[in-house]
Order: sequence, then C-alpha cells, then structure tokens
Amino acid sequence: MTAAAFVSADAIRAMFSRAMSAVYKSEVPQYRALAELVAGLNREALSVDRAIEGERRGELDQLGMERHGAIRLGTPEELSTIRRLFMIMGMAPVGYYDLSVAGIPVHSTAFRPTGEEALRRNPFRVFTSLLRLDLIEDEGARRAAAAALARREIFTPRCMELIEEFEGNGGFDETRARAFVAAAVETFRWRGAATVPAEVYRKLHSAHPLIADVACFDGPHINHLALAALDIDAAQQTLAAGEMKPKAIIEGPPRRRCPILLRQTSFKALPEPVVFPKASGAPAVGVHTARFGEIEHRGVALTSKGRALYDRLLAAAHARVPIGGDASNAMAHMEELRRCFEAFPDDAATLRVERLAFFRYSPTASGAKWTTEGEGPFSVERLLQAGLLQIEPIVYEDFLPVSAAGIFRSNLDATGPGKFSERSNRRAFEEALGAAVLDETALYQEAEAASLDASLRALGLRGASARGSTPRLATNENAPKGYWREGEQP
Ligand code: OOG
Ligand code: NI
Repeated sequence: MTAAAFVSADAIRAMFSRAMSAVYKSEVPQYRALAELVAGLNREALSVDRAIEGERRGELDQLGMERHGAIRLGTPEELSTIRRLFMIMGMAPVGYYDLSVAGIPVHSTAFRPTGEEALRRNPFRVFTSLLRLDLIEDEGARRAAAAALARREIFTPRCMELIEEFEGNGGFDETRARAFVAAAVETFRWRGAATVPAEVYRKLHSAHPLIADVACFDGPHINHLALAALDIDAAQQTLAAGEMKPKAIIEGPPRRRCPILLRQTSFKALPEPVVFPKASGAPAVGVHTARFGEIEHRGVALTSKGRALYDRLLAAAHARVPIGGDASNAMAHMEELRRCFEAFPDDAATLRVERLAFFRYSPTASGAKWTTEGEGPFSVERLLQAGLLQIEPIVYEDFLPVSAAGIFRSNLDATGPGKFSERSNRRAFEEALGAAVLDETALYQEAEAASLDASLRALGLRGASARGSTPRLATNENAPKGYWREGEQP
C-alpha cells in the first residue's frame, strides 16, 4: 500500500483521544459532569468576552477536546513498548520529570505531538510515569510489587501485532487504524479486579499508595483526563461551590494578565470498588482511589531564564507559606504566591525584551504589503515598532514537576515522605524508554527562531538568518534612515 493511503498520525491520535474520552466518561460519571461544567463555563466566558472568540476561533473549535491524560507504568519493558505505541499517534517523549524530589517514587516524560500544526489539529498528550521501586525501602513490598509486575502483560497480542505491522509497513490503513485505537484503549481502561489478594494490596499501599495503584492491576489505567478552561479561577470556584471537591489550590503560577506556563486543578480521586482474588472462598471486595478529572489553562512558554525566575518565585512562596496537610491555609498561600510573582513582568513586550518567554513572529497586514529592495541592516525592534512585524505567545505544551507532584499527592490519599534522598536518574529512564527524551526548551526556541526567519523572508529581508539566538538580531538599533521607505519610517 502506498504512503498516501495511510491514515495520518494526527488522525489516529484524534481517534484515540476521542475514544479514550468516551470510555473515561462512561467509567467515571463525575468526569462526564466535569466536562459538562467546563463546557458551560467556557461558553459563558465566550459570550462575555467576544474578543477571544474573534482572535482564537481555531483554538476554540477544539476547546472541548481533552488536552492530556496520565498513566503510570511498572517496568522498563512497558515504557519502551508505550513509546512505540505513542509514536504511531505522532507522540514523542518530551522532557524528563523527576518527581522523587517531591516524595513521589516515579520519573516521567510527556508523550506529545511536537509540530505546531500537529498540536493545533489535536493537542492530546499523555503524562507517563515509571514507578521507581529502587526508591522503596520496604524490601517485602518491593519484591511483591516486582513479582506482580513481572506476571502482567499490559498489551493485548493484537496490539503488539499491530505495532509490529506498523513499524514494518510505515503506516496503517483505515481498518487497521481503527483496530489499533481499540487495542490501545483496551490497555488504558479501568480494571475493577485486582491481581493480588487484599493483604498484598494493603502491604503495597502502606509502603506507598502509588505502588498499589501500579502493581496490583493488570493494566495502566488512565488515571485522569484534563480539559481546557478559559477561566480556570471561575472553574475552581464553581467546583468548590458544588459537589465536586477540587484540590485546595490551583497548581502553577498565580492568575496574571499575561498567562505563563500551566495552571491546573482537579476534582479529587474517588474511592471505587475493587474485587480482590482469594485463594479459597468468595473474592473480597474493597476500594481503590486513583481516578480523577482535571482542568488546565496554558500560557506562554518560558526561556531558561524565565523558567529559573518562575522556579525561584514559586519556591519562595512555598517556603514562606507552605500549604499545610489539611490545606486550611490555602488562601494565605495563594495570596503569598500572588505577592511573590509581582516580580515577574506581566506584559508581552517586557517578557520578550528581557528574554523571559518565547514568541512567534509574523508579518502584520502592512508588513505583508511592504517590500524592500536589496538587503540592509535592520532591527527586529524597529520592525515591531513600525508595525510590520508582530508577536504572539508560543504556548507551553509541557508539564511542571512541582505541579505534577501536587496533583499526584492530592489524589493518592497520602502525604508520603517529604523527599527521597536518591538522586534523579534520567539515564535509567532513557535506557528503559529506549530513546532520549526531547528537550522542550529547544523545541520552543526552534519554533521562535523559525517564525522570525520566515517573517524576515516574507518581509523581503533575505539573507537575514534567525538561526541561533534572536537577541542579536534585535539589537541593531542603528539601521540607516534611508533603509525605510518614505512614509514608513518608525
Ligand atoms: C500524573 C500527574 C501529572 C499533571 O497534569 O501535572 C499530571 C499522575 O497523577 O499520574 O498529569
Ligand atoms: Ni494532569
């Protein structure tokens, strides 16, 4: 079969996220309720703020689509097969997240589309964690977990067959794409039956609730899906006022005029019935708490400099007003966060000039009409001032380890140890994965540089290469006056 007849990775990903959403909504009624609530609030936000609709119509068409989900794996083999599975959907591992520093015995990556167009078509990504049994002190628990994990096979034979077929042929026709999506969803659906007796479950749960969640079931159930809210503060308030109990705080930066990175909140995981096998007699029934629903709101991606500032201010807020175990001081914490972040510039122009955030450049309507003969010195600053070039934020498509740890913690019915002393182990993670993870900051930097390069070409400023660092291009303020055409001088 020819490549032209293959279903695109973007289309397979869209099929998968739709199928996963339908399954999760039927399995977790509270998630369905959350989706309805968020859709209602988004509609409301739109009718209040028509400007958003005009500017971001494309994005809004897709507003109801899930932004991400999360799974937790148990073994290196599972992680490497998952990489092959997600590759079929155009999702590559981006970033390394060490959550052990926050007391969660996992390390993680995000499988996601990396191209601008692919992200626009369907942004679905999966935050994927690998359990680190090496961090668990209780040797008995470690052994029992390893034994249970060694016995399970999380992919159906049909799924493995299809993955191999894809790798051999380089694509799927429509029928195989559908069969593959069905097989993949099978891996991620909920199992109401534990694979170990209740005593083993309890032993693992007391070593760390996460071990029980990963090792006692024969599949890595999706533990949440996340939807986009236009106004996440309003969503949080509505959740708090209703029956769905949200986390005490919105994770991430405070509310700002110019949103940065990622803000998230969730309703807390609910206890669900689980059947435990018994050597003799009737199976025992218990509960397991793992699955929840999340809301996210994304802002501009930060440069390394911006990210360092974010990390510093966030740490300062957490140090000054730590959130107590019962989260009764959540308001005071949020207030401190707001206060600390006053030090973070909150307008696009400053964020760009100070190289704190990444922006996408494009020629304006007048820029598109503007032509110049030959080449000459120029300045990005003056092109912006002259209204020939414009910027828009490059959206952050990744995750935040401190926020992720906060999400994990509020859904594990455990506070856990403060920290693990063990260092992060990126090399072991990449070995298990069978590939290096992509560097998210490099992706944003490339996107910014490519947009500037394309814009300068479109403006007829050929020969201007935006490869490498853009600030150098932005510093030439001494362009000769004659360079600008009559009437167009800034
Ligand atoms: C993943 C938590 C991380 C997020 O949005 O930061 C995450 C998990 O609980 O397995 O999804
Ligand atoms: Ni999440």
